[in-house]
Amino acid sequence: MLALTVLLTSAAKRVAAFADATGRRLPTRGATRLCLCLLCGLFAAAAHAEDGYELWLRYHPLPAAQAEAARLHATVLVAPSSTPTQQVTRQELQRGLDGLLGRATPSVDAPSADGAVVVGTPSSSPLVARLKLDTARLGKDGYLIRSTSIDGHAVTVVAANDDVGALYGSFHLLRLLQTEQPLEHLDIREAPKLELRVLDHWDNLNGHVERGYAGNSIWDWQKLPDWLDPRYTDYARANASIGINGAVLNNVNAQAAILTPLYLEKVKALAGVLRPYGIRVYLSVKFSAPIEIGGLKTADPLDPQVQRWWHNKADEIYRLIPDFGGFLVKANSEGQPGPQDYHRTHADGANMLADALAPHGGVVMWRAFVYSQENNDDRAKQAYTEFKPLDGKFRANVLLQVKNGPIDFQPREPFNPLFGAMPKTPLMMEFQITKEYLGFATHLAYLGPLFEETLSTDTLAKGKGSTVAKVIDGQLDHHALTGIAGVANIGTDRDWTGSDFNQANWYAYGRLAWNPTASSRDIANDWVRMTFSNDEAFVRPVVDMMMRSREAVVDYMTPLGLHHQMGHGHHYGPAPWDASGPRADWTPVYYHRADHDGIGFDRSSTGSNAVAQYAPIVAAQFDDVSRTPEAYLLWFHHLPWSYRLHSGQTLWESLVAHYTHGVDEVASMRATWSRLDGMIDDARYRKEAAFLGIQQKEAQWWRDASIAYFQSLNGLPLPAGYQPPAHPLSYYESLTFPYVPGYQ
Ligand code: BDP
Repeated sequence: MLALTVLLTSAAKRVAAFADATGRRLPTRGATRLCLCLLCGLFAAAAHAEDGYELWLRYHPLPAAQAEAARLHATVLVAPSSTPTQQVTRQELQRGLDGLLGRATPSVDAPSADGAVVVGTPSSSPLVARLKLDTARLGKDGYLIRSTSIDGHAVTVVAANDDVGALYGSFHLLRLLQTEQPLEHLDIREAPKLELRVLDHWDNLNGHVERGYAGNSIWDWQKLPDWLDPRYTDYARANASIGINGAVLNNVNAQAAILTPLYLEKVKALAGVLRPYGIRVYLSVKFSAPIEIGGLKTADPLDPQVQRWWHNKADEIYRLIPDFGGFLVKANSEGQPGPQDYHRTHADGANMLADALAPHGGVVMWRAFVYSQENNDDRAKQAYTEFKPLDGKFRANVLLQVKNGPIDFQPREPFNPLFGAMPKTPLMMEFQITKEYLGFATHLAYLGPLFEETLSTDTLAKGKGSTVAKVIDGQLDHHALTGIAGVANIGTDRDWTGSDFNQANWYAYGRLAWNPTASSRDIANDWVRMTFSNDEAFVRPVVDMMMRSREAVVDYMTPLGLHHQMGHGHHYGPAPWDASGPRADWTPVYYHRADHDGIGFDRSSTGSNAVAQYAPIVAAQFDDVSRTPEAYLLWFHHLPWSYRLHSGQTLWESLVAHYTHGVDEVASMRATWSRLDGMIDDARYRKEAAFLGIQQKEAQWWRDASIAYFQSLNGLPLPAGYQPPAHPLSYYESLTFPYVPGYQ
């Protein structure tokens, strides 16, 4: 404050002196006022500069004509505010309507003219009760938005069966406004297809985010529980706006300390912020916690002392957080402790925790991402081999959390064969939203199409139409308990996710968690409109660019079914030559198996026979090289470089063409973006322009390094018309990256 006063006084003196020198009279007091105004103006501009913080909830004023039309449908707000959820619902509507419509929307008790927005449940709102709408069938969290009338006045009603449903419906109504949809004759009915819609934070207690590319953890453990960063509330708002209702606060590579009283108090404080928004907290737990923080000699799940320890721990947690969601567990995977350390099964481990949580209504999300160094079998097969025999052996409150593909969040993988193979166990999808394998923060890679591709794949487990979506939403095998998890891309960066376009991946995940059969293009369309602009001349090219972006990454990194070619450990950039330790299945050479004669991992019946883990018709298709989709060719087959594809190109020609096409796509995205200059705010425009420049450089690097390496093996010339790599292979091999984010 003192500095500001000094600054202001000296600036005022200068202005007065300048006025004097130019022959005008301006007393110092007048000059102070002038400076103050200028300063305020500057602060206001800075406060409104678009830095991405507002995400898709910007609520900036609609264009005049749209605002005028929309005002007719939001003259007043009739919304209860007795419970915390009702209060935040009303606040959000107020904030949204005021911002979008450019004027304050009064809250009243009952409509007295046309145009009221009426929100509530039959028990929270007598008006909603009087309408006798069919809310019961909406179930938990569902809502309807309907144009109707009350006492002869036209109203828009947002009705639900519970408070959180009304909150979700309110966000939907705001979305209609934000995307400039007509507000007449509304008849919308929505209910989530999945019950648990969870974000997994891989956040460590020291603030580092494993595979995080957007700064540090947003959880400020040091200042919790006393300081509640307002960011927690904005996080909750963003999640509630897309229906996310769970947050696992800490890394799957868990620290036992999270279960100590010190940290549980902090968890309780966070739970208190998230609760009004319908979000439950969950914790990742370390299987050896009874030893590490409990003073026991063992963590054997069949040991009565261990069981008692977990029971007591669960009781302690629920005393603090009565709506605590449950535990997420990574066990016997990548060095984590687990039941197998005591020669027990994954089911023994999961069930012990499930029994501790069951009296309180909690669940265990047990991860199927399990593979072992000691096992020489194809890594892609190991999770299935481990878990398939355990089908039917888990308690009712255990969900098995399965990554979308059998390896590890690659730019493209076939679906995980566990989907459809464990009918007696609720399987939860695990997607990765953070782009560990798709270019970190800067590459524009919209993951909606990746998520959609997996969800819509037909497992054929119970005949045609047995899609992955139907496995996880419980339809196929009649499970009531259902869920989906996304590894969050959120950090302390002002834009939350390391780039404005990464926000779209958080957004798309939430929308697909709500409805796994939604279209990723429609979702992108909504997101662009809310985040940037409703101008068709902007929306169309940007949505097109987003829809092509993931395939571009596949092309310049790992085309035709290649996978895991990223630099060892940190996963930044190409390293197909890498054969270093500590274990074979962490190296690119393990996955591409290239030599002078050919390339690809033979997972057919003549190779590792991973194909046999799929339903017979799918297995037969993947087993037959001529019927394997080209996108998965080198995932399932080892082929000579001269192998002819359906296009007539050889495998080598096609690989080079794909790598090159990927780079060309990025160049074309960049050109598209440069044509949009001036259509959005400068700050976000310029940031993305720079990031696309980085992406183009890195795409070229991926292409050149990969081609240089594979050419060093096969000795083949480049097909006519293709540029040779910019550098010799030795150059690419010499690059090291000890300090990339998200790793150590
Ligand atoms: C791998 C990540 C690693 C995670 C692991 C997991 O590189 O950081 O711990 O997945 O999902 O992809 O457990």
